[in-house]
Amino acid sequence: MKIGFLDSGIGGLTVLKEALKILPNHEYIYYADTENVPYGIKPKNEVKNYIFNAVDFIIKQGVKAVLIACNTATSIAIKDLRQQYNIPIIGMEPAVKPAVENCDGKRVLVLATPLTLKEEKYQKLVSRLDSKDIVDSLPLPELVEFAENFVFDEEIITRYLKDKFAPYNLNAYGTIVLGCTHFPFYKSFFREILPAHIDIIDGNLATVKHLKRSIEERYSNISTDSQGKVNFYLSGNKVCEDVVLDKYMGILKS
Ligand code: DGN
Repeated sequence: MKIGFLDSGIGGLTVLKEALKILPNHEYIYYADTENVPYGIKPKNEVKNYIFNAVDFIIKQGVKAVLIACNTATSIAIKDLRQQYNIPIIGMEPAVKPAVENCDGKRVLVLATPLTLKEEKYQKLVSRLDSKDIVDSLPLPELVEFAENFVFDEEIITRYLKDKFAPYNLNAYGTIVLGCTHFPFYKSFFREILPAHIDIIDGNLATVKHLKRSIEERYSNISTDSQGKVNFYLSGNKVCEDVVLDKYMGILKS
């Protein structure tokens, strides 16, 4: 079965990596909207347009489900996408629920793009779950740019993160939520500078499990003969998967 993935750029690869483990026998169309990245700091209507164009393209490739592997795109377009298309459309959302449930009396810090944090979807999620008023949020838009430009220099990233966390008393926090699919690329950097007691979580695996349940519920006959082939598109142009994919998947493995 063909499954589509969309992100503004390469962030969704951190989700695709989980899909290739749990749903290895499918064919993937990965669409990185690199002409329009980053989504997270642009006006909502402009971004919505990009998303619809991209999803249209993906669906024309014959996919049976689409995973919007981008928290920003999900928060502004998922409802409309589900109304428009009659196949499972799965979205991301910052993993606030598990963070709040396992917080052990400590605070939770959600890291995402400015657009995700500003959107009604996120605001509603937090007001529904955060009855003890323990959730804070911090936008890290530059981290998306770093990932897109393949900046993994320890000194640059560590300095950036330390500056961002400087105003926070990190001992008060028990969980950091990576609420943008670009951020897991930097998990080892976060681990290095954050106190050891802080859990660093993301919603990638849970979202892929949701994708699996959705296709199982929707289709009685699922063909599983594709062995994880990934067709990689940069804003509609097919590129050799090795060029981008291997480079970034290598970072996730290390
Ligand atoms: N990877 C996207 C997300 O999860 O929100 C954000 C990328 C962007 O366009 N800023």
